[in-house]
Amino acid sequence: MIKIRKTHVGVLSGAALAVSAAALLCLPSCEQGSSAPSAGASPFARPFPMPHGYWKKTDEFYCFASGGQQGGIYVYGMPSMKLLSEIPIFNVDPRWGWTTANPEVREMMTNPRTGEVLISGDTHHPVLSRKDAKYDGKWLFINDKRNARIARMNLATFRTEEILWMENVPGGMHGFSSGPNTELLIGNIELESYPAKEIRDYLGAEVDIDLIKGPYVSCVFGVKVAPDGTMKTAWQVWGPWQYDLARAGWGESDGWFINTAYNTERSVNTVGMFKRPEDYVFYWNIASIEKAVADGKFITTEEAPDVPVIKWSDIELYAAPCPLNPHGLDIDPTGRYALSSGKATTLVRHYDFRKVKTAIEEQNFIGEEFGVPIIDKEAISGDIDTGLGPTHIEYDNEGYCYIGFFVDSDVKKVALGDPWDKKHGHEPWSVVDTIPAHYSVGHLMVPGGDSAEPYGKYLVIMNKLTKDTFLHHGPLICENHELYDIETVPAPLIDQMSLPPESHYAQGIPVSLVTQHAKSVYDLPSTLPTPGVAYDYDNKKATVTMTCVRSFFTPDMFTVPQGWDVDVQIQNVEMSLDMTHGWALTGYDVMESIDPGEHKTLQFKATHEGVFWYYCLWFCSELHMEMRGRMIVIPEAEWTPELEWSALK
Ligand code: CUK
Ligand code: CUA
Ligand code: CA
Repeated sequence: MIKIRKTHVGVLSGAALAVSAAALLCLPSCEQGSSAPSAGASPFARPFPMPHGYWKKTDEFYCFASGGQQGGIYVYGMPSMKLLSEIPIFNVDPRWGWTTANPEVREMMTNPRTGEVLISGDTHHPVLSRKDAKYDGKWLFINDKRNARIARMNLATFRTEEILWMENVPGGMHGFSSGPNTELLIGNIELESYPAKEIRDYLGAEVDIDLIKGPYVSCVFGVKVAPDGTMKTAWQVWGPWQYDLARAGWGESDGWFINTAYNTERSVNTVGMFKRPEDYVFYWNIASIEKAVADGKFITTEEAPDVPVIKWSDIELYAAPCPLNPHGLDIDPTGRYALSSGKATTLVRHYDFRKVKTAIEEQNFIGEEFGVPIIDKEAISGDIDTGLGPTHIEYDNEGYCYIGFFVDSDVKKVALGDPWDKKHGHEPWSVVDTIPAHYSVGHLMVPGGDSAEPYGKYLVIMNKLTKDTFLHHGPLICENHELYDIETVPAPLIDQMSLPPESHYAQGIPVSLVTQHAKSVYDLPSTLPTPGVAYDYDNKKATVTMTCVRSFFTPDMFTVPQGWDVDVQIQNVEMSLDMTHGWALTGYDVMESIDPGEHKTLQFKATHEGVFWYYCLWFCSELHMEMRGRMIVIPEAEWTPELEWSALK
């Protein structure tokens, strides 16, 4: 690849775009010689006709983007920016076989505190599992901001396996991060709460909680992840503040986690949250939390008898000033620098963890609040003043960070300090490129950008506003994920991708790290179930054991007395790639999807009488329409055992 290195800051020049674009034409498939397909006149045109498997061969990364109010994950390939899948998590979605008729899904969606089934959520920060602070491609975790939940997806199947409901808090979970080895996940609560009396009493009068007027309190928590992925809350540290974003350290900052608070004012309204010119970044020593647990310095609550609740004043915690209402908080690949943005300012503050450690050792504090020492900012940090509304930060493998500006609608590429200056050769913390975005930048993503080993090459800018970029589609407008080539300066725009609302953060991982674990079909059970219907007169329940294969449901008819519970246990016996069947029941709110080899249970009540067809949802064969069967619901008064399926079949 031809590299263009220009140090000037500015918008794309036409000539630079043409040259770097020409370089980009050398996609892998065109490198194979003269028989390669030719591209059109546009610098980023695709070959035509498309060779078979073109996208599969040319995509280098998977991108997992949070869906926000979509409640799950969007999956696309990079650099094609082709949408591949959605992973349903908190929102019901029959397209992906994710409905509350399935008892496994319903259980994950059931609030253990209230027994209520919640069918919506708000996903923000996807976290890939990692080993030695590098992605391992096993699992993907994400938080639900609304309900303080963490979900774990298995990347072998791209399906959710577990949802953990955080104890003792109603919701408002925001910052979420993995330690370098995904044995410990760290999260924190953004929206302060009025916790159970045990916790209020434990924190004491010092934090001054009031149900109506506030202030309230909040917590950070650790979640242990077992080798099989199972999650369990390890501890919570409650204290006077709320916290926005969080990062568990690695490398030089291993053993610590860092988070931001924008409402150190402890206000309950917007204006009040804006009173101080500086809020805090907090440094938490994880070993001190584990020691507090070991020393028995905690309480538990009736709701969560096995979750240690620790007081902020019983652990090692430090505050460092951060410009007005910080948002973005991200750690560089060495783990040494943490950058945070004063979102209501022009300032991004870079904290040097080496200096933070020294300042703590030397007790270089300028005061304290709620007993928490405040580190002298002059000793540990410096400011980058380069644009309005700095929001999020991401890193590459060459010693640069990328800072997104919501108000300026651009991204600044900034050279990091020692030791990266020896690699990039620029003045530390100087701007080396300004990348225009469309419009109002939220998160940014460089593949591997939140790990010790960024893969670099591409930058995805996730814009919060799209305005006039795509065709009109009503007042609610799609998102715009913009793909840039960051191997050249200025960074050319490669593609723009429309995506339904609303991504926050994303993770990019090399294709091979995911495909090494990939499952194309589920494993069939060693003995296949025998189709049939069992009637349980004591519990008024009919259990239908069903198989499906192109183009039959077996049985293709069953009877049930009205008012009974129905359990349809359905086994897709296909072992062919892409042979998913559906099970849609007319007249009832039951609609499911069963992948090849998959076994699903569907539960509902046969509430109304008559003949109800069930049919396959996916166009699976030329006899797809014929792939259907009947559920016949008979009023209980008219029911006799002669009407059982086995007598009629
Ligand atoms: S947040 Cu949405 S753009 Cu939840 Cu990471 Cu900043
Ligand atoms: Cu099975 Cu259509
Ligand atoms: Ca504030």
